[in-house]
Amino acid sequence: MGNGLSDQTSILSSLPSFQSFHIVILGLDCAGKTTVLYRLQFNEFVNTVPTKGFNTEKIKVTLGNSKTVTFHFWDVGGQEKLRPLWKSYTRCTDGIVFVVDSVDVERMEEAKTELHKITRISENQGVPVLIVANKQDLRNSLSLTEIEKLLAMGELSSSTPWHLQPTCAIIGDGLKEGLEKLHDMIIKRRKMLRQQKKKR
Ligand SMILES: Nc1nc2c(ncn2[C@@H]2O[C@H](COP(=O)(O)OP(=O)(O)OP(=O)(O)O)[C@@H](O)[C@H]2O)c(=O)[nH]1
Ligand SMILES: [Mg+2]
Repeated sequence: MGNGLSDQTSILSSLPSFQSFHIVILGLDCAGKTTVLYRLQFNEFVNTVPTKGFNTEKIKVTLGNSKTVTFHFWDVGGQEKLRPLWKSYTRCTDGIVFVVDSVDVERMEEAKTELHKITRISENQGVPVLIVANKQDLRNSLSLTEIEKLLAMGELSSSTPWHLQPTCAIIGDGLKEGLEKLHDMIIKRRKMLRQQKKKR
């Protein structure tokens, strides 16, 4: 006889309709986090105000292979005074979406610092990160290569899987593609963790 509970859990997690992924959306204030959230929820542009606390929504997203996945998003305000709260939202998270404003050259260094800080927390070791290079519709937006360099993506821990996705959250361009990549990374990590458990 195997371990009944873990058998059950693995059966449940193999059924797509039961799967819900806990995703935290972080990034500096004005990066476009809430715009991303409501774009995904309503499939249209919603005018936002700066987030003072957080927004949370469970959203069903149809990915490329027409598989529907439920994401439970936590969109946390990015103002400096709110950033100490980020840590508590990433506890037990399946993935992190880190949104950057691709025209905010002056604060790219600050974004880099926050990104590296949040991924270095021990509980976030190995948690997949989708870096969203948002506002690509704007004329002065930095290229992916430039953003990758400025955020020092190469210096992220080798245990942190990441993907850099260009987006325009007001139109919705790139969001599904990004979530698809994040979903792939989460599934891959779960498989790996399951195999590691078996070996023990
Ligand atoms: N041009 C352009 N503007 C965008 C895009 N995404 C968001 N914005 C605008 O950027 C501003 C800030 O967006 P929010 O979604 O409120 O930013 P936030 O990251 O949630 O900010 P905080 O809640 O303060 O942390 C709003 O005026 C949005 O309309 C985009 O892709 N392109
Ligand atoms: Mg917001």
